[in-house]
Amino acid sequence: GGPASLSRFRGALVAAVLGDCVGGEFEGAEEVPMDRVLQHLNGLEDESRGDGILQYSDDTAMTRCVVQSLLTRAGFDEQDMARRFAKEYSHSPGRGYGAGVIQVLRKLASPHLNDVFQPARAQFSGHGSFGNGGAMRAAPFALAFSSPVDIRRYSRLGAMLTHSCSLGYNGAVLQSLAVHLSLQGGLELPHRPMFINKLISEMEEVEAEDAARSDSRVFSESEFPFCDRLHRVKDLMERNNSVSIEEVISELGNGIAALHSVPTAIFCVLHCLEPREGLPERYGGLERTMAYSLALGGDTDTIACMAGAIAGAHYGIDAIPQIWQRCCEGAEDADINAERLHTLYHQA
Ligand code: 8NA
Ligand code: MG
Ligand code: MG
Repeated sequence: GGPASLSRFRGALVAAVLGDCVGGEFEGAEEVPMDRVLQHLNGLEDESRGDGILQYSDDTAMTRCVVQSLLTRAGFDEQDMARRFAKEYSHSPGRGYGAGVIQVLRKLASPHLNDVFQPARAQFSGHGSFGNGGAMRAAPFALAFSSPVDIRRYSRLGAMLTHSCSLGYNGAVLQSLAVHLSLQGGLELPHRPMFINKLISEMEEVEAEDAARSDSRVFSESEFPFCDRLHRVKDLMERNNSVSIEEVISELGNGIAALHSVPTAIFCVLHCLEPREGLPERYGGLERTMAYSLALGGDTDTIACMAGAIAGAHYGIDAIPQIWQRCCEGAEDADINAERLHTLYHQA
């Protein structure tokens, strides 16, 4: 489909769920041989497999809250979104939330809370969380708002409900901008060379803010940490086929910090636009992106979820094997909600 087509909306939201569900198998594993990844993915195609349905984790649980809030309020409402996060957590606390964010979610449940951003600000001695929990749920902002200014503003505020450190919420800004560009056709061949440069120039503005400059100093990062990583993505891409998984991990990371996972997810998508050695020839780009994200190990569910959203917005729904969709809890809901977001997007 063309820019912002229904197929792209569906692809983005469904592939994000898939990444979360399929990636859960390897979350936290240090080394994941590609053989094991392919075995896991092949297993999904076995109709008689006994494992039942793959459950989604915090990534999808919180994304669903973001989607429901944006849809019901027809825009961003921090009170409503915070309430939904708290309610979801109290209803299903066992979805694999980060150790820190649990405290925020408990405080957000209090009926006496006036400032919904306050619990997040109190995290980690007042520094706030730099985890990727804001970024993992950022895709819907690109499906609800069409202007980059709105996407930047609301993905940032949406992340700040749990992640008040700029190294956390700017990961959400980067992720939503990447989904936005992909949705607009930014990964189609003629525009492809500009994709990463556009993200860099957006993030140069975002990271020039005072809060970002001071957080970088506190955590001994370079002045423009996300821009830095995006330049590394660019360097790795220019090396084409000669990049090893070990180098990707050491240059970009595969961890639970937004800085060590959002640029990584973007790299996975870009790297898998072409057929790659070690990946089955029958795989299309979306399947390659999934397999490659899992083979990096570390925070696999979240990296595959974020890469899935960006890749799904490029390839569209028809690129996602139906048999994969049937194995994942929440894939059908995501598909229905994608259509609702598509309607909202084109009404506004
Ligand atoms: P979070 O806000 O609790 O952050 C995750 C972790 O990052 C914290 O528990 C800390 O260890 C560390 N951290 C974050 N900010 C700071 C800081 N300012 N100073 C020191 N340490 C800090 O949770 P989140 O919502 O950001 O979640 C991030 C990831 O962790 C998600 O992928 C989620 O699934 C979760 N998780 C990961 C694993 C895994 O093995 N990779 C396992 C379970 C849960
Ligand atoms: Mg998770
Ligand atoms: Mg995770």
